[in-house]
This record gives sequence, C-alpha cells and structure tokens, in this order.
Amino acid sequence: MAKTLQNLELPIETAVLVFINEDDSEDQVVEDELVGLCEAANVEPIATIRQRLDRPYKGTFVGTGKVEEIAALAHETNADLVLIDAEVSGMQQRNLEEAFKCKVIDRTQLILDIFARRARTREGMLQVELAQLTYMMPKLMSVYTKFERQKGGIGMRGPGETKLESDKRLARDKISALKVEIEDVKRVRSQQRASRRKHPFPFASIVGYTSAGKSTLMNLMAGTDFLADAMPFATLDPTTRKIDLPDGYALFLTDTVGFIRNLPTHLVAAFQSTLEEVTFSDFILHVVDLANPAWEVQKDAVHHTLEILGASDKPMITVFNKIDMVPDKAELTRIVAEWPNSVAISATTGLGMTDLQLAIKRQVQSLLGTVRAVIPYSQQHMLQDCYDFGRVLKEEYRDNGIYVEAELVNELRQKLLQYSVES
Ligand SMILES: Nc1nc2c(ncn2[C@@H]2O[C@H](COP(=O)(O)OP(=O)(O)OP(=O)(O)O)[C@@H](O)[C@H]2O)c(=O)[nH]1
Ligand SMILES: [Mg+2]
Repeated sequence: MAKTLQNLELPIETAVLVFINEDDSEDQVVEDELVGLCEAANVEPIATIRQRLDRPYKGTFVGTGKVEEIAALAHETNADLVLIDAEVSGMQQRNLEEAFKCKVIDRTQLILDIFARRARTREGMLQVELAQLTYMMPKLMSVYTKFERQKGGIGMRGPGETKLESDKRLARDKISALKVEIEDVKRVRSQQRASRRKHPFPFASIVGYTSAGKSTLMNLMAGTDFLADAMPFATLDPTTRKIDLPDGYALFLTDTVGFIRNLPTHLVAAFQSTLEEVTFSDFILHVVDLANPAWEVQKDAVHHTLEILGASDKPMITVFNKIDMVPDKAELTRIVAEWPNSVAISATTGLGMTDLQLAIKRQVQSLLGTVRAVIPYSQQHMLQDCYDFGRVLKEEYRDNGIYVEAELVNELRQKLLQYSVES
C-alpha cells in the first residue's frame, strides 16, 4: 500500500544511477538534476552508468548487455538500489530486480517519495497518496497479466493471483475514497477563493521549474518567510498572500509546487487540486532560473505542464531570475529583448525588482477598467469598496448621490454598472 512519509528520518540508501538521455550535450544537466533529486530523497549515488536508447527494450528497459553491466556494478558496489532515470513498467521493474538482486526505483517513484516527505497539509498528503496509488495501479495490472499468462487455464486461481486481485481492488477502493476526500479539500479551497474574490484584486500565480526561486521571490514581495531551499520541491502546498504595489494597486499572489520535466501526465493530474490556483489566476509569473545552463529546456517543460493544466493561454510575465549569477550582461539584455513581457531580476539581491513591479502593475492595470457612476446615498458602502478594493480617481457629492470615477476589477465593476453614468 502507498506510504505517506512525514518527517520520517530514513537511513541513507546507496544507489547506482542509470541515465538514459539520448542527447550527450545534456549529460551534465541531466546528471546534476538526478543527483539533486537523490539528495532530497536521502539517496547517495555511488556509481553511474549511461545507456543511449532510441527505444526502451520491452522486457528490461535497457539492453541485455547493459543489464549485465549494471548487475555487476550493483554487486561490486553493494548498492541498496538501482535508480533508472526514466519511467519503467511493472514488468520491467520486476525483471530488473531479479537481474540486479536489489531494489529498482524509477524517476517517478523517486519524485513521489520526495513529495511524500514534503507534504505537510492534509491536502498535500492526500494528493501524494493518490498519485502513488494511481502510479502503482498499472504496475499491479502488469503483474496480474503475467501471472494470468503463465497459468493459462480457467479455474487455476493460485493464492498469488488472489492476492493481486484483492490488492487491485483495495487500491481501486482507496483511490475512490481519496478522490472523495480531495473533493472536500477542494471545496474548502474554493470557498477561500470565493471569499478572496470578494476583495476584487487580480489573482496571480508564481510558476516555474523546481528551484527556480519562486518562494524566494514570494518572500521578497510579500515579506514572508516561507521555506526557500536549494533542494528540489521545497514547496508542495500553495500559499497565497496579498501584495501591495506602488500607486495603490494590489493583487493576490500564490506560490506553488515546482514543475520538472518528464513528469507523467497522470501525476500532474493527481496534483490538480494544488495546481488549481494556477488555473484560476488572472495572470502568471513564470520564474526562470537563468543561471541554470538548461534554462531553455526547463522553460519548455513549464510551458508543457501549463498546457496539460489548460493554463497556457493566460497572460504571462516571464521573470528571468538569479541574474546576480549571470556574468554576461549583454546576453541578459538580449534575452529580455527577445522574450515578450519579460524582466530580469535577482530575488536574493532585489536587483530588477522595480522593473518587475512595473510589469506587474501594467498587467494589473490591464485587468482593471474605469467606471463612472453615481452611487445613491443609501448605498454609500459601495464607495468604501471602491477605496478598499480599487483606485478612486475622482469623487464628487451630488444631489442624487456620490459621483465616482474609479479603476476596478471586473467583479466590482459589474456591481457598479447599474449606477453608471457618462460623466
Ligand atoms: N544566487 C541566487 N540564488 C537564488 C536566487 N533566487 C533564489 N535563489 C536560490 O535558489 C534556491 C531555490 O530557491 P527557492 O525559492 O526555494 O526556489 P523554488 O522555485 O521555490 O523551488 P521549489 O519550491 O523547490 O520548486 C535557494 O537556495 C535560493 O536561495 C537569486 O536570485 N540568486
Ligand atoms: Mg518553493
């Protein structure tokens, strides 16, 4: 059954890492990323091996020669596990475990394990468990199919098969139960969102590749002290804060879980409730770690994930971060010029923050519309709403009510439309 670890200090496990990437120019980046993931999961890499694959082998994922090579290396180093930097099927995993005589873990399992360690809220834990079970289901299926094929006949129900059947049913029941619980949590979140919507400031979400600096930026803008750490997936649960901008503008900003490449779609789907904040945003701040040599690949991975979430057509400000670590200033200028609606900042030194605030202000302004209305004296509280939740440009006491000219977000604008006048 799926485990939901929390604050559990597990011993360090040693691992042989198996890299699969085709493009040798990416070797270092791919390697660094997996080593980072290992560190976050208490796994110590003790040897690495590489296989260039056009297509995985059906039974063992890697080729026969490679299976022997890895088995020898695992034996020699006395590794606790072999970590494959790809998604392997249940059947492949089992065949490899038999060959290596040790545990085999794939990239998705490793990431899920990190998520499980990071989960702090009920919602986070429920989602991790759902993701783990959803991930396990096809593996259970493949075990079952293999058994079935081996036995071949009708009425040959062995104990192993019965156990698998009941495992499958248990997993399926648990998945349904988790989905119901997550629906509950989602309802609470949607109530919170609705109550925030009563304060009609625009909503924005910070998205980006893991470790891009999202939480560091959130902390700088909101004056908060959320965990920001070099470890991947430091943030799992979303947090929202109100941010005040110069000239009386404001917005709600949400910091959320980081993205990573090669994340299976169903895994993204399991985190739908956390990532829902992104889909409800009026616009997106996409933080890109410009100091990472693979920033373009990471950027594409984020765009791809946004597509899966159905959030790719939202207005976006691209925030190139960590420019304190980018020595080539001409390159920086070129990149910002090349990408529409982008700014360059350092979330640790505060460099470029004025540009970012200006870009956000422009985005907020574009979501606001000007209203001219005469509010009846009996509805005076609406004038206060305009002050609290918008920008009042003009106010005049007239015989039939208070004339206001204000910049407001759509929700509040709608309420005032009934009293609107030409001037
Ligand atoms: N040099 C430098 N380091 C930065 C900058 N912004 C963030 N960092 C560092 O990058 C690491 C990751 O920062 P986080 O803010 O945790 O990144 P994140 O995007 O929230 O990461 P996850 O929540 O794990 O997805 C931390 O060690 C930060 O101190 C920056 O502008 N310059
Ligand atoms: Mg974070």
